[in-house]
Amino acid sequence: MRSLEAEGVDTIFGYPGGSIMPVYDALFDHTDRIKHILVRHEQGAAHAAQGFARVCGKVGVCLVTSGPGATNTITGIADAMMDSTPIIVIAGQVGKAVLGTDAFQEVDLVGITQPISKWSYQIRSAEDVAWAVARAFYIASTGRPGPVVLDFTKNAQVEQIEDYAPKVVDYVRSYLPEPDTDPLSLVKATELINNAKKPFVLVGQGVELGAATEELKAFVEKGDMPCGCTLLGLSALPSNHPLNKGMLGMHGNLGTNVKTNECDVLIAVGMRFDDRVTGDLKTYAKQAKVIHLDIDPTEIDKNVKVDVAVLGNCKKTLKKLTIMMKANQHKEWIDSFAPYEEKEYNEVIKKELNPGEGPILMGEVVNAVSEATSHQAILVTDVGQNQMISARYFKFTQNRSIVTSGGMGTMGFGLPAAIGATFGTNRTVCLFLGDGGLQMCIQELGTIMEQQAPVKIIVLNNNYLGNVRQWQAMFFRHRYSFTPMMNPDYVKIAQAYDIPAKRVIDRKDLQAGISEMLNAEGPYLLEVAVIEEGNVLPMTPPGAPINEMLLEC
Ligand SMILES: Cc1ncc(C[n+]2csc(CCOP(=O)(O)OP(=O)(O)O)c2C)c(N)n1
Repeated sequence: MRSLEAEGVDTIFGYPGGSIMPVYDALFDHTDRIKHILVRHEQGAAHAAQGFARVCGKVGVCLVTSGPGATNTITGIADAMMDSTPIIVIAGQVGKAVLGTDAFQEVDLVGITQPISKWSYQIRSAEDVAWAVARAFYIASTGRPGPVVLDFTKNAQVEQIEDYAPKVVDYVRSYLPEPDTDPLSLVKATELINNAKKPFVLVGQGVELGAATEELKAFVEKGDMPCGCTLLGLSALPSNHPLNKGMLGMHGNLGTNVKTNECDVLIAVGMRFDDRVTGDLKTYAKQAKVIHLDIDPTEIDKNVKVDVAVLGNCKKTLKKLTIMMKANQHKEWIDSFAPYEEKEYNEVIKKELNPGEGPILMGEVVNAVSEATSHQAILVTDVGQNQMISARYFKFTQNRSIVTSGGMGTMGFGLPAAIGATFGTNRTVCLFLGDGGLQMCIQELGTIMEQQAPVKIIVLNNNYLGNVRQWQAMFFRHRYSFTPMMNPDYVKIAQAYDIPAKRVIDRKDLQAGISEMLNAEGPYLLEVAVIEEGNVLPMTPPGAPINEMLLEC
């Protein structure tokens, strides 16, 4: 507890059990300084820690018991690894003397988590605790952030040592959190940027993680360079910035994807060329010189071969490039996005936002909520159509405003992540999720009830596993194999948890429902019956060239 306090921990998400009881017993005396949020399932603890870390930039901490408690966090650890989220999972472990004997609730957590964490370590003696905790925080939070696992044997929890004092770790042998920036790479990048006629900037979450949103703005404004954002990078540049041309990738904007394959210099900042962003790699930006700014050298040339790699923290490298490069103007190139924006607006967006008659569409709900919050809220999503539609129609004015499971695409992420987010910010937290994803961590309604965590839950209920159904419609001849789903009464469920709730079926009641939800002081569940077979468009079919987007299906 003293080591955690020394690291500035004020919030822990956890669930007790036999092998972690000594730690829980110690926590009992520290609750004036450390708030413990009792979740209802350990997967919820990991995702809540992720939500917390994403919105406030601090390390999220989970505390769980050994065996099933520990394995229940695995999805969250893998998710945090994929999305570079700094969390620490402290799990109990059986005593050193019985390790390897299949003792009750023993599991090889270090073995399981090594490939999905930045560091996974078994603490076997009390002597190790101060050092291991300090090292865990250092590794989780520095460089490219990520999850760390501490597997804490029971003997180490109860052994007594004299003169205990928290430690500071600011160096780990053979771990270089921030690689040096080669000055020549900056010169080469500057030359390419200065001579570019059609530069295009890809903005990733690295910009947010590096606290480089101001530096990014200065960089793109000086070079007058249009940008596309990845899903996790969406709030790194205000949505209404004139150079922000929207989202990249499978359900991104038409212009950003078409122009990726037309630009002459592609400048990727803190992003990792995920296949949902690139589509078919054989046809991806082949005409362009590629500059990649990243803190993680293993990302360079991983998916896309680059011409210039600028290693380092993008807060520093963007600043340097901005000083070195000349001010420029690319009006004609920027204007060339307009026909694609118009086409997408006329053929997709207009129809989604102004359907007139008929069932409620997902996009109009997202748009209405975003507008009702003056685009100031934090968006948390689950996975599926709800995620893609809210990424498309929610608008951002501040950074660190989107919390979603990007790399793993973990259904069940949304509800606990939104709970965690409410502990990391005072801003309004709006959660969009589907009827499938809500049920994957529905037990966390209990956490919301107990904590009165002010999550605004918007269930886009289409009675289907919508995203999979859309793929079945588009690529499997409408054979809806196990995607229709019978639903319970969510309003009654919310009420059982003492969470105010309402169901909206008719468009005319939507605005009033949203106002009631946002005006409620604490949590609220708004279920919206949306069109059952609605599709998220545009869409690049999986594996297709990214610029070949379908506007209808
Ligand atoms: C844990 C997990 N299981 C399965 C999937 C595959 N999957 C992706 S989206 C989706 C459907 C989601 O349905 P729902 O939650 O109702 O949201 P909708 O797409 O309708 O918005 C499924 C099953 C997943 N991403 N995660």
